[in-house]
Amino acid sequence: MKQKISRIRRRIKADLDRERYEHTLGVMYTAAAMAMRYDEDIDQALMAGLLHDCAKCIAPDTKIKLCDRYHLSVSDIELANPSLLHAKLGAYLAAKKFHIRDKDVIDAIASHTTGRPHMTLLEKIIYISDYIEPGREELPNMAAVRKLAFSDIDECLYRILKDSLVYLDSKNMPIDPMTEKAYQYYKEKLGKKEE
Ligand code: DGI
Ligand code: FE
Ligand code: FE
Repeated sequence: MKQKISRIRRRIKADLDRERYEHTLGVMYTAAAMAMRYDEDIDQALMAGLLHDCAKCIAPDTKIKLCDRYHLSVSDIELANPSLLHAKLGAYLAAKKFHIRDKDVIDAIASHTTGRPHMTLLEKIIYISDYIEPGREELPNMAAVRKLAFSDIDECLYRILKDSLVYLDSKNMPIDPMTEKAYQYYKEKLGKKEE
């Protein structure tokens, strides 16, 4: 497994720009630390972290073309914001280009941008690591969110979903229905009141 990770790491470095590669390493090791905390498989966390943004540096038009070619559905919101497609395209490439057979890893890549209801432990770890990795720009409430990641994983997930919706709203960006669904699901699950 360690050899496989090193091999894929070299290929990912070639596919991503420097900044994105540094972010990827940050997510990979943050995910490994969270796996230690929550008794998740460390190699799965490393692999999903390493591959989560593998489609990020593909040009927007090419992302749409590749989704068409591989018969991956593209919604109107995704068509208007092709960056959203890097999650499902990344999951596809992880399987087809990097030969990942582990469905847990593929699912974690697919859900890392919007989240979803009923996330698995590995999906939560990748979603959260993507947000809190040490190289990530300082986002609102970052110190509290980083602590929560290691004390209460569902509360942390909820906080990130909530802050992301506030951020998207402030930038007048359309909300992907899955982001909204994920937020509503964890809000209800945690018994949060209307605000
Ligand atoms: O790929 P990363 O930058 O590491 O992080 P990411 O996969 O979470 O992608 C972040 C981008 O995705 C950020 O620019 C906001 C965007 N995003 C996340 N949820 C939504 C969204 N964009 C829209 N339009 N709607 C969403 O619900
Ligand atoms: Fe991403
Ligand atoms: Fe990322």
